[in-house]
Amino acid sequence: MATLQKKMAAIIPEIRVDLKKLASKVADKKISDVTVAQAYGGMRGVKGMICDTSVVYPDKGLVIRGIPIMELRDRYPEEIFYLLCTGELPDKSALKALQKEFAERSRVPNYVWKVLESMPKDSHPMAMLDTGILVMEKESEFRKAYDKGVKKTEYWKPTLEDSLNLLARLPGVAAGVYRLRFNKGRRIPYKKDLDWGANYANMLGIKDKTGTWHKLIRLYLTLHCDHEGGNVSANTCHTVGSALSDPYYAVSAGLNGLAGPLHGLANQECLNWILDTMKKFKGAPTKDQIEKYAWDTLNSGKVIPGYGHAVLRVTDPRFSAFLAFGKEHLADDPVFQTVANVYDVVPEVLKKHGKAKNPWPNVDAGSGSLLYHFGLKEFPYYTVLFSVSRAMGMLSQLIINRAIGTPITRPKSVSTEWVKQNVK
Ligand code: CMX
Repeated sequence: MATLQKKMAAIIPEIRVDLKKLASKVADKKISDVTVAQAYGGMRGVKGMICDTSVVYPDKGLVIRGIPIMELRDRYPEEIFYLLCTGELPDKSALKALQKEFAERSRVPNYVWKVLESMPKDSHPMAMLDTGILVMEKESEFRKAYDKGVKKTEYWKPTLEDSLNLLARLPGVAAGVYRLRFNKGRRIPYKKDLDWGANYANMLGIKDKTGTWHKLIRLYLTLHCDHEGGNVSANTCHTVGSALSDPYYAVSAGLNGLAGPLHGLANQECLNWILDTMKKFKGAPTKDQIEKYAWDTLNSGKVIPGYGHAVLRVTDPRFSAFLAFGKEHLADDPVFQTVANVYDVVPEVLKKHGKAKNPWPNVDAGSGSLLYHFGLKEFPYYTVLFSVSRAMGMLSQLIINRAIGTPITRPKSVSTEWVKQNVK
């Protein structure tokens, strides 16, 4: 057994005992009240589920297992997956073992390519990625084990197996989608001597003489890994998994949610918005020009992509990490400079506009400009990168949920008539 499996096997009994104790002490205590506005308003702020992998604090952003994301930004994404699952960073040998596991499991079955190659040429890359994942469902160890009658207490084991297989293959599928959809030529194979993130960077086929591109993709994968449990993709994955649909079904469902413009697709919209300003003003716009463009966007009834957040009330630390990367590696790039200038202008505009509860940038506001600089210019692809990373969060949550026996999700809905009759 490799180290992550061993570690999980060691900690799961303790987690179960701990939860049992907690439930016997506080099970009937209240953690939330729900107003009518919240029931109609996307359940914003309603505490109704548990997620132990990460927490998003309104005033400091993403904290993974107690560690702020800024402190993790130089870590390998594989380390983050281990941390999400176990609550601890791996030591050197555990990291090596996980990287070896990913390399050994990385081969993408041929039938995936046949299916993807037969999709319409103008399919969205997210539709292709999700199809690629779903078509591999037949490989699910969870489904096989369930069909054989595996005990409930063992559910987490085939879930972890599926997670390792899926994560190992995802960079290959995702890079294959890129090369196929955008006519980039032959697929590039996984290199056993490269780490998981660098493999993804390499398989995309972007030239990287200095190693900065590999660094950026590792950072990208680390920063997008998880964002607690209630966001559209995590919540969807959680709900689908709670029906004991296996991880291929659950992750593919979650990613279908990530493909929405108010969620993961925003990064594609953000760079569009930045480039539109540059087109309109024939080059990097001045701050006055950015202000005017921002007001034009708002006055035409549109949102400024990359700004605002359902939970955060400060600058997203993941945006700050990208900004710092840009300042270090591509400070003279006009697109990046525009992103930095937009950050100086847009929060004040949004404050004056007075609608958005959070006028600060989220992770999507800056990432696209960095990808663009290195030559990854196909915006519709950006959410696929986000997906490869976010799969780590979704899968770690699934493993833990199956380990602690989280039951099927089934909140109660009420009708408008019920509200009229019963809420006085
Ligand atoms: N520009 C203009 N208006 C905005 C805004 C923005 N960036 N952000 C919020 N608002 C508006 C909302 O549209 C809403 O208007 P209405 O009352 O007319 O419906 C009002 O401000 C209040 O919204 P909110 O409570 O502040 O924000 P929500 O929790 O409803 O929505 C989010 C959060 C991210 C969807 C929203 O801020 C938004 O649309 N931002 C732009 C898109 C974006 O960057 N999405 C990526 C989010 C990160 C991710 O999940 O991946």
